[in-house]
Amino acid sequence: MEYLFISDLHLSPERPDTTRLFLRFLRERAAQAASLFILGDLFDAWVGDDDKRPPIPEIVAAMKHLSTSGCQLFFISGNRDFLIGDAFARATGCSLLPDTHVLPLAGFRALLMHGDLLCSDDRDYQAWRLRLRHPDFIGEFLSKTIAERIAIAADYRKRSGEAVSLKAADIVDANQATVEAYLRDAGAGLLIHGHTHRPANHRFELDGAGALRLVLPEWQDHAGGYLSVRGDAIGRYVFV
Ligand SMILES: [Mn+2]
Repeated sequence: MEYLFISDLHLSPERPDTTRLFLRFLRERAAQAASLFILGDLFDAWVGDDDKRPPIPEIVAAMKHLSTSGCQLFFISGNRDFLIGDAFARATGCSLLPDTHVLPLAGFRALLMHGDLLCSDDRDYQAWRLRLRHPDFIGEFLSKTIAERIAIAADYRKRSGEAVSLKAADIVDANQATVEAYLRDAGAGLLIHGHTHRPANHRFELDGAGALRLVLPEWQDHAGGYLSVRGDAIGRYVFV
């Protein structure tokens, strides 16, 4: 049983090479795995499941093909695609997971997150996050036309910094005390997340036991970094 983990692909019409790489990753790599966990920011922006602009339909079809071919697909949304909903889940055959998800992995209780909640030093971002995810805001936003939503999203991006920004330098790193609090809450010793674009393996001690935080990389046009877990073996790889 092999589990794969990816995040931060930021797929968009402006990054056709990354989209092509992801479509090939699904066919050639994920198809060999039991499960693929996408830990957020698969898309650079998501204004609603009814948005059918290219390259979205091709990506949705490729995910559906994978999920119906025996690889289970799981999705935790990121700060840029948090509006992904049930229609997307049905169309792709993926299971939408909440902001935190715990599963047994590599001999650990493992906690999966996108990672933005760990960046608690960025108060402005966390305030934006709360505002954007308020059900009233989401309901009103989704009631608008797609063109209106695109315009609003562009305006928010300008005003909100990393609430929806992509520049790695703008993203504050994870706060260690917050990391430890989430691990304690989950009773977990392993954390896998993305978002910060600071790929690394962090080993530390948590309440007298060894803990591990694995940060996923942002995908580049011709290099898709992913994590593979098979039994107790954890490996980092790059799909090219
Ligand atoms: Mn993110």
